[in-house]
Amino acid sequence: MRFTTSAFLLGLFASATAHFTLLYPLPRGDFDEDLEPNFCGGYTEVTTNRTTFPLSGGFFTIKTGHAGFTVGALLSTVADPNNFDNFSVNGVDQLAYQYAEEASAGTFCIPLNISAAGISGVKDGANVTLQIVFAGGDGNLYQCADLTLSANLTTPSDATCSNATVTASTTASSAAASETSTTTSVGVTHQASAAAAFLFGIVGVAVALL
Ligand SMILES: [Cu+2]
Repeated sequence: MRFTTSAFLLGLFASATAHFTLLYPLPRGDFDEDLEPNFCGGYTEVTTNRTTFPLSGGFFTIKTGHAGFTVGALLSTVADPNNFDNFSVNGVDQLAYQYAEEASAGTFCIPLNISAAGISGVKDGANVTLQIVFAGGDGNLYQCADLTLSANLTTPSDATCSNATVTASTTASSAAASETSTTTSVGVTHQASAAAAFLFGIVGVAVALL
């Protein structure tokens, strides 16, 4: 009985850490993995929980259990963006962050320089919506965050920017074994995060393996 319960909980844990979560800026609503394949992760309408976000020099942080994924960030300057067309102009996606690939699972802090993207309507005080697009092998997944851009804010004070890659694993016990048994696997992981730094331009890599 106890085994059954823990196996059930492990199953929940595995499904919850698959897909991806947007840790910063805060998404429109509570994470719902079943809705994540939908526009804005199922949260269609604009919210009032806007994050004041740097016009330049910001970042976004995602966490995923998918080793091997592509991520990008769309931006909408529409007041109430509630469909994909609101994130494009003349059929061309408005990308605030170009799609990039990462080989590892883990937590990634990815620089986001919104002012550099050349998107019309992006300025100090503008209300915009960020839509993170993520593909980790089980279809496109989405999370949205409603923002107010600020030229004065250079570093988000309410969020930390750190990265941690993890080796892919199906159970917690085998993950612990693989991470403590050899130093070479950590070295490989570190190289992987160096590759991520190249692709994402990640600010500061802190490999924190449990
Ligand atoms: Cu998934």
